[in-house]
Amino acid sequence: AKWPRGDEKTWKEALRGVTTDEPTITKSIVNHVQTSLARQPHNLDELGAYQAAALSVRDNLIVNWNETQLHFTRKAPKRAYYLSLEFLMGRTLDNALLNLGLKNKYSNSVDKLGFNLEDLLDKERDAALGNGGLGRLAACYLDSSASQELPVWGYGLRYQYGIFQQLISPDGQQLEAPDPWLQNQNPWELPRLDVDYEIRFYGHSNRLENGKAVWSGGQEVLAIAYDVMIPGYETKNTNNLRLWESKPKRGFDLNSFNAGDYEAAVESSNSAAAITAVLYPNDHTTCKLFVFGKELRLKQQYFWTAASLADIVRRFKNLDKPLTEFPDYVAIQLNDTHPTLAIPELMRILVDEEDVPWDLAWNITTNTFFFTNHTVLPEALEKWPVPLMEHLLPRHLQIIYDINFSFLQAVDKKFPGDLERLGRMSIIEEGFPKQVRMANLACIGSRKVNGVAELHSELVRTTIMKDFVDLYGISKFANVTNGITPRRWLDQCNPGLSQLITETLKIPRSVWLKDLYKLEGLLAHAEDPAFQKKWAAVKQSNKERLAHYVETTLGATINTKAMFDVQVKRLHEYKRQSLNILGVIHRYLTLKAMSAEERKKVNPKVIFFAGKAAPGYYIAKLIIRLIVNVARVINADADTKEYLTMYFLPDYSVSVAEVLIPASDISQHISTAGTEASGTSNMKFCLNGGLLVGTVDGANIEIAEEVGETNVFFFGHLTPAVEGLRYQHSYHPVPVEQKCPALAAVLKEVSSGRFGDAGVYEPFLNTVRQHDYYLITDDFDSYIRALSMVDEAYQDRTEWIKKSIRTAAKMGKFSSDRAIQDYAQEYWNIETLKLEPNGA
Ligand code: F58
Repeated sequence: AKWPRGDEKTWKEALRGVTTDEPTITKSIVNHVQTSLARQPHNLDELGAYQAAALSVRDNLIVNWNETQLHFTRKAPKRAYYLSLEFLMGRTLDNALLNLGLKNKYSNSVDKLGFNLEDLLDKERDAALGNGGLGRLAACYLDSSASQELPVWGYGLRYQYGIFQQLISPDGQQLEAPDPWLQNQNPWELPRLDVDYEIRFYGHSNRLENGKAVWSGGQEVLAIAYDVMIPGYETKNTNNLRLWESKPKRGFDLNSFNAGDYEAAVESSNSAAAITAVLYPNDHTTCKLFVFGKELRLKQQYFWTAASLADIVRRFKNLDKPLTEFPDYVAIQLNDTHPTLAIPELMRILVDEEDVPWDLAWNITTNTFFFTNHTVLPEALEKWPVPLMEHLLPRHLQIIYDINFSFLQAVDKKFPGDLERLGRMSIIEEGFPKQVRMANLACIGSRKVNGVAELHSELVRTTIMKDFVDLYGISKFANVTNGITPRRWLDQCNPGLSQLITETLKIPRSVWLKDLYKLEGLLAHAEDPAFQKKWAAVKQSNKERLAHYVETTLGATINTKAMFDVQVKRLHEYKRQSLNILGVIHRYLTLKAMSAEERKKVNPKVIFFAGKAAPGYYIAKLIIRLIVNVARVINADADTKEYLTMYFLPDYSVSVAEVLIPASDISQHISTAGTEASGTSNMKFCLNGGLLVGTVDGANIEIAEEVGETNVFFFGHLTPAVEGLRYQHSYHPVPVEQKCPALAAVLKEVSSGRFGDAGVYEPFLNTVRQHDYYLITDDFDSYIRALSMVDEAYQDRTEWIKKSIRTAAKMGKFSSDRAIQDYAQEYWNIETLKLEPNGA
């Protein structure tokens, strides 16, 4: 093609590539200090130096990002879009440097400028636009998509405030503070003020003929795009995460302003900005109380899906293909039900705006979407009141009713007269008010539905989606077991182990990091004492790194020779931090009852907890309070503190996880069987050579299949028993004193006020004593036995190290590269599109 304007040679000589030599890197950093930051070298602090280094790395990412996007546009492959309301990215600089292969060079440059790269990395704030596993999974999937050169974009929201900052008051209460993560400018995003869409809310919808309608009136706001560059590992390919920000369509209402009504003038502008102001901090059951019925949350969901779809449709239309070919060029993955409005929105665009006949539009739609479910907890399934939907999205409610009408006809045809079935499968749940069942809509509008681990996918098929399996057949309901990116969760967070693996396998690091099954090569060295020693030394230094972190954050000194036992995840009753803390108290009481001589035989242990509770989740907050107060008592007990100490690390985040996970000897994944869809931190701990104590739940099961049951400490009742046990609790309750005396003794100590505040814990204790929905009383004894087996196993340190090596060696399956390959091939039908180093 002809060069568009000017002299081609002049342009090409002036265009820069990626900076890869040290002097140019140094120059670029200094240049950013001088110009972008307008700072003097003499008063440059670490934050400034971090910003300058980040801006310099960003320049490189932009060059690659631009070339990748141009390449994709030219080649016009089928693309996949990952719609997720949450992306829990964590920090970027270290990851970007490792993916670009420039960490050493930047480290040297920064050194020469008088700074230390590791200190600068610590200045970066986490991008914490997510609650937990679901959001972090989305981030891992972006890394894997880019690393495997797949044409995948993420779409999300650019919240002004991420997940709240957690503070712990002196008496152990969780306090929440805002997370103004954008306060210092964010070098990792590119505002695209030219990419904007008008998004409508409220108003009215007038039906025309042929199922069409005109939606007008109401409020219009603007969606503005911010692009976040997603570098692939060891490739030039750099993908895009597009986050939308809401803005008023007009700055303020001039009429009101002129009439002197300043408040009315800015009100509509404020309400537009409010849409992307803050991430909802709720997870699972708490949704019911704090999310559902909340108009702003529904507004977020529509704002984001409408902007994303407008963008996707525009990009498709640039290809000049008929809309019937839309599913040949576009696959959209719905990360849980949050983006389900994308289904009626695509119908609206096709039918109302593009004049596509209804049936054809439905065909296009159902060949475009794929739906991932992340929970079977019935209380967590998203539903929206019909009156709210009607008010906010009148046209979408009509479309949903129309979809439901044809759908129920099809059900009735297959199962004539089965009214109960119709009632269960209907998108609309009867009641006061009627509700829109988002999971039903997502399933009906998608080509495939998947769960996130084998057991979970089976539960999806046999419980919440059973009727749909009867209707559509089993092949629509599949499984993709979750994965994690080994770049962040081994190479970046555990450089010592990464180094040891590379030198042991005698293959380049980049080879095993892209094909994690290669870790199996470590098995051949598991018996080698020299290797075992090095393996143990890496763990030891990671424990010291964590101890240093605890020292600086909590001022506590930790015995790094002790076993490190870790449970870190969102606080939730189903995850059973309660079981853990009650177990700790049991251990403490047992130690207290021993003689000093007996105690000497006990294996010293340090227990770590971390995790946030949803701000309105009362019981979860009480559990935090109990953990903190028990820690205070046992850490101060001179009889036992040599053998048992415990810490609650405040404000758990991706960056805190990167310090905690590599340091763990054992970690706990102890949800009531059948409640944790998959879990992903279980994979991270094992990949870093930590062993696992857990229930037969989620991905724990597949981890045990890989590493062998002898290397996992399993306990507790199995999924099929759960329902029966709950039935017993309701209809034939047995007092805890009778059922589980060891636990009764623990509960009694808590009630007595031994850990302060007699009385405050009663509401929590009663959940255990009375309904015990999460089966603490059923699993306590076998949990304590499992922990004894852990202690016993730890006594033989050589055997333990072998288990640790074997565990890490068998983590190949849990690379998110494998999971993304599965989605790419079995769902999206997209192919690798590599940008060659020369830009071809
Ligand atoms: C998690 N879900 C699952 N939801 O609990 C976990 O087992 C799984 O490994 C992970 O997804 C990835 O598949 C989860 O994190 C949320 O945080 C939602 C946020 C929005 C409200 C509803 C819960």
